[in-house]
Amino acid sequence: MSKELDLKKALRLYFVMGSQDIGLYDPLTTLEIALKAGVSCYQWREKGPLSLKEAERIAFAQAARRLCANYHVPFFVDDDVELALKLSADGVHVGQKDEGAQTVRRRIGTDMWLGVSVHSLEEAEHAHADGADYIGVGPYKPTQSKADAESPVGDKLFRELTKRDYPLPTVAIGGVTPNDVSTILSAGAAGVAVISAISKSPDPAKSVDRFLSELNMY
Ligand code: TZP
Ligand code: MG
Repeated sequence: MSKELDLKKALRLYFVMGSQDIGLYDPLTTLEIALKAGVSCYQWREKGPLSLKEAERIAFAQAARRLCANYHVPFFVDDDVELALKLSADGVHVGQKDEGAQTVRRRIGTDMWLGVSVHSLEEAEHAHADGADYIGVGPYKPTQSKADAESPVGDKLFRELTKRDYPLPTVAIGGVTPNDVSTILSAGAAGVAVISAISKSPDPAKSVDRFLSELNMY
């Protein structure tokens, strides 16, 4: 299978979580439940005042990386190119305020995937020109999981990107629940990226199931 087809498949149910996104279980337990239940991709995103630091941070990343390898699920690192390279991550994800996508692409080469967060058409075009493999578009709806989130973009930007034949796969992020999946996919997205609807669910496996049944209708 081509690298592009692999990526599109991986982006369908993209689970994002750091140790700070705590629900009922400890985060590595939640990650394993989510992997077992069938998330197609994972991004380790250690952010904010409650995030782990130094040795604990590295240990968490290594454990998460190992779990993903065990379940053959692509492992992405948010905003830490050096650690992504050290862990042989499958990809790196950067936001608009992080290291520039063009620089990151140079550092990681072409064997690793690069995702970029965007919330406008202009940023989407820049991300493509800078060598991104996919874009995360959001926030889709209001979110509690990102302190500096921009205003919600809804599905309008997806429809605009589809109309313009935007060449990269897109995922919606921010406040996404299973009920949003059909609107998001109809607007042209390849998948949905989720923090709290899985990590803070009282039953993360059931939550993954609900996402997968919605996704499987497409
Ligand atoms: N980028 C845009 S919104 C967001 C990120 C990382 C947070 C998404 O978290 P949730 O809990 O799925 O709304
Ligand atoms: Mg960032």
